[in-house]
Amino acid sequence: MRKSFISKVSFLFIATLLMWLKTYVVYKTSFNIKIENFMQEFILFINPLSFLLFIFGIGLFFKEKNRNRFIIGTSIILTFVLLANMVFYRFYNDFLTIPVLFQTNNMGDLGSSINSLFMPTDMLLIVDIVILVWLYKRKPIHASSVATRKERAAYFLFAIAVFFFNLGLSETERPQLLTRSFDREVLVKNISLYNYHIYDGLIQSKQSAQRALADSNSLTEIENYVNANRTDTNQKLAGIAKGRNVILVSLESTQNFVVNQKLNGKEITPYLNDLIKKSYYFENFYHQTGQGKTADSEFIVDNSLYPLGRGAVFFTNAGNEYTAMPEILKGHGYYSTIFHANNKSFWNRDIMYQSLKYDKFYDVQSYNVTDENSVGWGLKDKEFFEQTSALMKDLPQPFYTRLITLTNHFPFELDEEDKMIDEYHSNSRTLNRYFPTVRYQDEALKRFIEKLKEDGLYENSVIVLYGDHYGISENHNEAMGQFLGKEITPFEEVQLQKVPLVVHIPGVTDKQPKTIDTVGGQIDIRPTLLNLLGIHSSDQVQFGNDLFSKDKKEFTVLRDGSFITKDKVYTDGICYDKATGQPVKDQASCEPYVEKAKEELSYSDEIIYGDLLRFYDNDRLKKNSKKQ
Ligand code: GP9
Ligand code: MN
Repeated sequence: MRKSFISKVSFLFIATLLMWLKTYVVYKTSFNIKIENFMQEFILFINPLSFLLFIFGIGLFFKEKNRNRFIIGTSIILTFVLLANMVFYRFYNDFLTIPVLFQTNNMGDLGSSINSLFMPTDMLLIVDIVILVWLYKRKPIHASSVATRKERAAYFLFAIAVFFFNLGLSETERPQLLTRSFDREVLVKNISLYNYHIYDGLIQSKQSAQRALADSNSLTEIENYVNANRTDTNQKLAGIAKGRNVILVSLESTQNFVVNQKLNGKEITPYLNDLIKKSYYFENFYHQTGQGKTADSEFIVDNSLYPLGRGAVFFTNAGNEYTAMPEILKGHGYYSTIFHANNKSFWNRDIMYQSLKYDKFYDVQSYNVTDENSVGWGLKDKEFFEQTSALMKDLPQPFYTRLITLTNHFPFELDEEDKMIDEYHSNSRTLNRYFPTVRYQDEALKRFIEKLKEDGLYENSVIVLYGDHYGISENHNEAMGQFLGKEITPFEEVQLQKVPLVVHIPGVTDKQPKTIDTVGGQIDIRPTLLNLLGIHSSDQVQFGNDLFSKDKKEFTVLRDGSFITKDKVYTDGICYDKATGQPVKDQASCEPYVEKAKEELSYSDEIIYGDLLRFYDNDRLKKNSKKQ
């Protein structure tokens, strides 16, 4: 007698149901996953289902006896995955990643304490397996009960439907989930712990393949290109900030159009406008970030390499070897830290900062964050700066540090009491709300610099402020056009990618401030800063140049291939005249730069995908530069 499909899959369904519930219970009891609303809880609840249907569904290709054995085996393996993550989480407050599994120092930490990390309640994880084994032993076997092709097709279609239903809900809750946000917690929360591991595995294997194919010859070619494009640094400014602490402040979503600009007669950034009068201020300075947003800007600043065209290099290539700022500065006695009051795993920062050789990362756990002192994405900037300066006081000096602000982040939420300027009136709620949060950030900054003075850190530091990336996307062009009083053409869109860069050197720039119109980008921060600190970087593989260099080539490439020169802007295949904002007659005049922009971006990509800096050899490079 043929068995009905339901009875064929009853064991499979029981296993799926038990593992589904078990996973959810583990989510709720072993991990600390933040849930903000009912929808997020619902997604968390359903997210293991699609994967479990798939994996157990493979059993449908076997006859009943083997099928049930397969299902029990799979349950055991998945239970191990759960347990491994639970134990790892108890120690690291994070989910396992493949590179972490092979990072011996991480595991070394864990090794000694692994026994103490197991809890008696972990034994409960085997309850469902015991039930399955008992059912398996009890049930009579029907030899002919293999699933038909049609039944299998229907089953997998159902699993696919569940998967897309889950993904659809997650996309609405968290747009660009897979391309933009690489917080492990967000991934687990939305696509399940299991699918997260698959995703992680795919990224890892792609990366390993690219790395395996690369050799040191590839680096030599790139070195030649970089050396040919290097300009001499400004000798007058070389070493002007020698031995000073470096305080970089990443200004969240801060575009240059707010600087020296008013809304309803009130300055939007009064403090910054003031500080500019005592600093070097670059008014034609662009961000060069891609999908990795803040993390991309950090990557550019520390390495003077471009971020990737897709994905976030902080996530995809955190295991690479780099010669980043902390490492270069360590050779000159510097201690390096990051201050950022967010989850350490956001943008995979905890792992990447190890590769960049930071000495310490002060993440959210170093801060006192409460409902009262938070808004939007977390700790308010004023509180952040306040608490950071308390921590900064005790750092070994000289130090290199980056502070990453957060309040001026989409959706630009702000408490009434913190609003110092009115919202704008336009059809874009986003742009309207942007101004009060920028104004708030400016106020927070003011207090921070005062604090540095009180703490005696100011005089002996160089303070660099820069916008990390745009805050207002092209979706708000109409409202932006209304504010700026001009139509936002593709040319203007590129100009809106300008972010402020302010270099403040107490005792130097207050005496001789300067507004500089040289075209530059985030990639130039590192060589510029190193020259001010009196550190040679001509032996480094870096794409930027000293912004103060007498013969700095005015050519800045954005991550999408657009570029800006002294008199032209190129974007979307059209070459514009900067003076008029109109396409130039002689379109071919941009051609040589188009090729160069492509070449530059692809060389940088090659370094990252091939992990080429592992072939970087200080001595060989020194010999090379002497020969030239
Ligand atoms: C989060 C902060 C903001 O930690 O860096 O990230 P963003 O969305 O701007 O990249
Ligand atoms: Mn940002």
